[in-house]
Amino acid sequence: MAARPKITVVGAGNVGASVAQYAVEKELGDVVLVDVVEGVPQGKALDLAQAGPIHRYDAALVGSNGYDETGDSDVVVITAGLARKPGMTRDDLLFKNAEIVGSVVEQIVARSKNAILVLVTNPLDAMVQLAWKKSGFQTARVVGMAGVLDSARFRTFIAQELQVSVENVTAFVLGGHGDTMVPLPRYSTVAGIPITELLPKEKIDALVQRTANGGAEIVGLLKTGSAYYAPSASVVAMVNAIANDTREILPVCAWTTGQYGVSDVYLGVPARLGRAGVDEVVELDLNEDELARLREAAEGIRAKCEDLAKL
Ligand code: TXD
Repeated sequence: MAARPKITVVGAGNVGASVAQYAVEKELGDVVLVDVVEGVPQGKALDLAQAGPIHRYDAALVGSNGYDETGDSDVVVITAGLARKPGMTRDDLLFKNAEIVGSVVEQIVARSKNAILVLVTNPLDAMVQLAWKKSGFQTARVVGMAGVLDSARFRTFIAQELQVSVENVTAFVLGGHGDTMVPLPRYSTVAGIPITELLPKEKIDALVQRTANGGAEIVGLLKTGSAYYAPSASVVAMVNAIANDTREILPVCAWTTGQYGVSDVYLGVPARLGRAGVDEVVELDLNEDELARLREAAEGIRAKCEDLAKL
């Protein structure tokens, strides 16, 4: 019998621990949790293992402060780093988190040459590019999570506004994770009907605005730390697509090679995700305004990556 997929989660904080929880509850594989804080990954792994008899999962859960246990992982989720505090932007985290993510990637790739890396740490788009460079992996095997979360937020607000099941609602939010996100109302639907046919423009604008501010709204409420339930659920949707080779089309931060007129930068785009990572960036038929905003997001990310390269 084939072994269960091996999923490593680096950073056993709010997002990382919830990723581990959802991943074992969905029986996606065995999980290794890594963190620098002594005892925390070990304690959370043990605690989650003891939920197994109740939730009925047999996954192996290991916690560690080192990387030896991560060898030959199939999927590695990187959440290590600092999270936003009230008043901080995602970009305030750039240099500190670059140092952390850079060293994590080195440790991981030395032991897992065939893994798919899923980046979560902010500022997301720049961290994905940095991880790809450090890893020496093909671009398809390094991907970032942001669009699934931003789209889930948009879907939630649409469902609440129209009083319909979230299951009826699809949405695409592309672009950067932050001020340059590009929600696409024309490609956001309720039972197949674009929301542009269901809601007036002012209402859609308000939902788009709330989506763009979705992370900050939660940071403002929590006061310490940022959102983690929806972020970790979004990561696990991507881990599922990879571990089970579902080839779902999801909005993810993927490498561009000319799609939407953008090249050689990681950007939030719809992509087909499976065992080999991103196997295709899907091109939607965007209008001039949507294209312009997506290209502007790409240039913003490119500039941030150039700042990092100067380090
Ligand atoms: O959409 C998205 N991509 C995001 C991104 C959604 C939510 C959170 N997003 C970002 O993920 C957030 O801005 C942070 O940069 C990361 C992790 O967020 P989380 O809320 O989980 O932060 P925590 O609870 O502070 O956890 C971070 C953990 C913490 O336990 C640290 O001890 C650990 O990272 N850490 C490290 N682990 C391993 N190795 C090193 N070097 C390290 N440094 C810190």
